[in-house]
Amino acid sequence: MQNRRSFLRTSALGAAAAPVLLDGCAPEGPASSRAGSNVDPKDEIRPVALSTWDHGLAANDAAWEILTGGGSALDAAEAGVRVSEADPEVTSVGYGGRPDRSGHVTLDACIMDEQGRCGSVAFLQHIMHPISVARQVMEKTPHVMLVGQGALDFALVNGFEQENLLHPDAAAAWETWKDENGAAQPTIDIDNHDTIGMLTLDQAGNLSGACTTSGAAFKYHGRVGDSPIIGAGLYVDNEIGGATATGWGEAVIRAVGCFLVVELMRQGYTPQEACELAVERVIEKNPDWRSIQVGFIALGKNGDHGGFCIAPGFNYAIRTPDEGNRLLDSGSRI
Ligand code: SD4
Repeated sequence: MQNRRSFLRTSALGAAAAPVLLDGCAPEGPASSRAGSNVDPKDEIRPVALSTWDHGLAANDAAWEILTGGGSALDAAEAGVRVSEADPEVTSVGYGGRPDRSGHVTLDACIMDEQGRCGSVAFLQHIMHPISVARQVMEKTPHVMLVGQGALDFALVNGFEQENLLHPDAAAAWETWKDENGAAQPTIDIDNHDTIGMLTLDQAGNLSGACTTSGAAFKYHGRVGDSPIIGAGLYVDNEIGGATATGWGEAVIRAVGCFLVVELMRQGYTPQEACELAVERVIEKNPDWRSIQVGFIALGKNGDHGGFCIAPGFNYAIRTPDEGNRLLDSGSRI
């Protein structure tokens, strides 16, 4: 928890910026030989479940059941992140998520599949599984994104149950925040974050992804972060790979972070290199970068993966056939 608590608001204590060593990330060959589109089948790892944070381990388990049963990457990604959405101990996702400054739990989520189809909901209240609503937006409407009351109406018409998502612990945290900061405090408290983003590769070699969050704790009512924005909090291109983000969403949106990661992979960078370069871009675009945190994870078409963040404290979970379900500490810029 210590890591996650301090994830978004990192200490600037004496943290000198490391030089920007882009040379170390230069691709050695043409994109087709490195990004996964022309990978030798014997070098491929399948299936793979990759997700942010330590609660990604449980999400990976749920995804794994589907992936090893021959299920689709899309079904696996949805099932995986639903585990975090229903877990009240995960305080930045679904039930148990911290409310906004007016005491409302408002949720953002998106999903993307191997055909490039995508669905998204933002500023959605009262629905435990926004990721499944996002999937239905993708599958049942001509749209990509529904927000607020319209998203709620759509969910209710499609059989989702309206629930109170404000867990007693979250309500208590909100009371404490009000006591300590005062509701008129202009800054948004961005402590305690653990959005889940998941990328999956199925046995057929198809990629999908899902991302779901309650966003920044005690945010302004109506605030939407990067997580439901295709290209910012999640992007998947089945020819190349996928990426998802966690951290201070405003900074990720400014860099269109996950689209950038995938485009870098298209240019021939490995998933790890692409995540490192995208973090550099976030730093360039956000002068306040020392006081925020952003992390990316990426999964290539061949099962190769990577992760990187601004400051120490971010970890992610990977499940593969050979190495089981493991938690990896992300490298960081600071
Ligand atoms: C947001 N990116 O709403 C999300 C928060 C997050 O780990 O990722 N927390 O800005």
